[in-house]
Amino acid sequence: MDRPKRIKKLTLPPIELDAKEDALPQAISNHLAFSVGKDDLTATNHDFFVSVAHVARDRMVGRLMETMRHYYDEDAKRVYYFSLEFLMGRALSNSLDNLGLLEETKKSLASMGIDPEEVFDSEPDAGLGNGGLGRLAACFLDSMATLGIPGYGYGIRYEYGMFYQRIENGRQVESPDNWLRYGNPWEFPRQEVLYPVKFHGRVVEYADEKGLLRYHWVDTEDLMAMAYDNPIPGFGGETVNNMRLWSAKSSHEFDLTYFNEGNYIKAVESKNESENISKVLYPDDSTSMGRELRLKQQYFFVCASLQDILYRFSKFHDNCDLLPEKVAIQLNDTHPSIAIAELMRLLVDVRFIDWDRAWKITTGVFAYTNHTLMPEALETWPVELMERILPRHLQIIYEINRRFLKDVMRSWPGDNDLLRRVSLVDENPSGKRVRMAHLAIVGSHKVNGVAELHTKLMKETIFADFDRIYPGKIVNMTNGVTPRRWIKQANPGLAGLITATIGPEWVRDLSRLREIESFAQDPVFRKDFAAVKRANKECLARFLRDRLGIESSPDSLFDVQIKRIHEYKRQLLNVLHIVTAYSRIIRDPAQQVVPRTVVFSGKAAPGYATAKLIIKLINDVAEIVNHDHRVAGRLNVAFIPNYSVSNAEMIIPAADLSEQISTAGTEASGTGNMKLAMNGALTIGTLDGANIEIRAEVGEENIFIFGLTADEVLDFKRKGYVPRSFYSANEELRTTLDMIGSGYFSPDEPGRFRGLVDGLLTSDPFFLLADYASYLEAQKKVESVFVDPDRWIQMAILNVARMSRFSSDRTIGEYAQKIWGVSPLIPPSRA
Ligand code: 26V
Repeated sequence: MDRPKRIKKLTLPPIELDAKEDALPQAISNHLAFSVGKDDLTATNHDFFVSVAHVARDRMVGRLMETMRHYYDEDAKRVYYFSLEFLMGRALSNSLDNLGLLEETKKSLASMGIDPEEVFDSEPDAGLGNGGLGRLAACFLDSMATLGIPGYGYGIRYEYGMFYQRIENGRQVESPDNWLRYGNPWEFPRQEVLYPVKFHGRVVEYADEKGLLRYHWVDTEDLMAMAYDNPIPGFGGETVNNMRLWSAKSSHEFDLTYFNEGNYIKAVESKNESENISKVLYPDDSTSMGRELRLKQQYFFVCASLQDILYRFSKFHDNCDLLPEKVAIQLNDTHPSIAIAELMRLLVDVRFIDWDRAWKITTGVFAYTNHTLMPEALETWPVELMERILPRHLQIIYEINRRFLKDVMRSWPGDNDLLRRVSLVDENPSGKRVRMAHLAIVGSHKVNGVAELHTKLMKETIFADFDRIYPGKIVNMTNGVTPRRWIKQANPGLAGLITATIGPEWVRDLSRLREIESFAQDPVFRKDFAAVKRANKECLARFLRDRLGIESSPDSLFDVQIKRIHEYKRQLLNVLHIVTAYSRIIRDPAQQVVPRTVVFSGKAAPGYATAKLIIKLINDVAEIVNHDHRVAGRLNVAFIPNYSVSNAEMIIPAADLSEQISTAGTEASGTGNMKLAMNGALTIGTLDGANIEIRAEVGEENIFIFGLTADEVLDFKRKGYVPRSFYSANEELRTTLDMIGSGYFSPDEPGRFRGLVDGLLTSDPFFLLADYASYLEAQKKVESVFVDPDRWIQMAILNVARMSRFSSDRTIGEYAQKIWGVSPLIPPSRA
């Protein structure tokens, strides 16, 4: 795109725009008039949201430009976080708070007669992610900006994010999440930042002028990637980084061949087809189904991002050997790992760099994070599919593999089984497939797991061969979450109390939280802490009553399990406990029980039948339990529909008990476990993922651990596991399973859950029956502590005080130092 010939250096918008007292209300009304085109007579809450968002954005652009200019002037090494998912949630309150304008803005809106909460609530929740992996990416962006690390997010601007979940008749019903329907005031469309992306076609070989064999990728079908920039303000607003999301645009307004044939409609159709690539987020995080459109999405954003990165690099450098000194690319799971082949293609085919040099550059640039050990979620692509869509990349992957296997052969001569195991190509009888994790490991200089146990298991199981081949390449980076969103914004009551007690520094430096430990005995602090939790619980109870018609007492134990519905996460084990508790009350209605409100929230992948049946079971159990007068006031079950970042922000501060009950060895890390504990919920959990590290921090006397260890699970798998033996040996378990299996909770269809129960009795791959007794024991312990509020509060306070390790600032600091080789860079005017 053309730029004006002589640019007079423009002065950036001043940073402190709001010195005058009436400046903010004036700015809001100005945007209401000039950006939205409304006056206060006709403006909706959403109109006010758009106006305030513009006010916030105005105050970010100067800092964004200053940040970018500073990185540029310093020729800083940049970090690029490549992710198919960014689960950002709402941005308004977060942006205002990071800019230090939240309270002023609330006051301004109130002075205009507008309820700020209604304005914040009318922002659509940006749900461009499935769950943990996508939300981690969002927390990382916040931490990079807060620490002043030159970090960019790169991903896809899906038109439809994670589906919207309704519960009808107890079952999940999905509908599209048209989050851009009313526009997006945060983004800057960059019509001129446009890159071509090629698919299909064929590869032709030719000899260059020196007679060297070269490759051309020709006869391709092309489309364009257009950039949308989203400012990411750090806390304090010194640094504003950028998240660049790509949208697919047809490369020709209409396909000319059809157009010339006079087929106007067909021409428009083909434009639509290419724009489908960025249409929708894949909502399945449980199985890699090898869909063509998904591979196209992956290559689409990787291809555009690498062109953009090389363009930025080339403004300063013409020697690509310097790339690893200036560019670090983090691959968020294998989803963007085709980038390794693409960078090789750009270096070898386009820049004519020889293979060995190109390979050194490539492995110097990339690092890969693994987020799951579940074999069915590990991505592989049929060779046939890759050949059709990315023929040159397949060749390059074959060449990477040939050289890699040759090296392995040299070090382990004769070990053909090793070669077969580590090959980038799985020679499956049902068809060859490319193993993306193997490509990601071979093409990266560092590979990391997301919690200590997960990393250890990676090294001992799925990637044991690679740990031998590349000692030291696999490292641990325990996950974290941003305290800005997950304490300060989600739980203003707690945040206010902490600040009043130890000052405001904890928001940037979570290690300071330790200082509240000395207040764990302080009666005033304890009273205030309890009052905050109480108020949050009242708020959730009101929601349950008004939205779901469920009466729950804020005095009851708020027992919360919120996460994707997955067999390995064992929502079903939680249900077994509920049904047991229920039948105990029925059996002996006079007994004393600790009143409980069990809250579930989470989505099932649309094609995951068992997960959907578990949702139905939860709702069927809730229906019976909540209406049985014998248990009234003692046990309630609620399934909150449409789990999302915003719902999490409401539920987490109100939780007493955090259910982290996955089968040991299956949950890579968990991050909800961290959010709940730092908001004063006590964890009931297995020795899985980051639970182990949470226990180490909070102390084993302040967490309820139960169940098999990962080693014991492995032992069972080796020696044989007979779930039915647990059924036979435990009368309560028998009663519970029989009730569910025989239709007690599904009188309209008694056999509805028979299959679910039979699955437990015959195979139970996630060891629910083996852990049942110990889970119940732990729940009993929970109740014995809950009836002693002093003790409970003490434990809750210690949980909050000792969670500082789980700030994503700490995580990002470790990545920066140990993987990326970058350090903070704060703009001079605000250093
Ligand atoms: C997998 C797939 C499979 C192919 C189709 C689309 C798709 C989308 C997402 C995924 C990711 C599954 C892995 C994941 O989300 N892992 C979670 O990562 C969290 C952050 O590291 C971690 O806390 C959770 O324990 C882990 O389950």
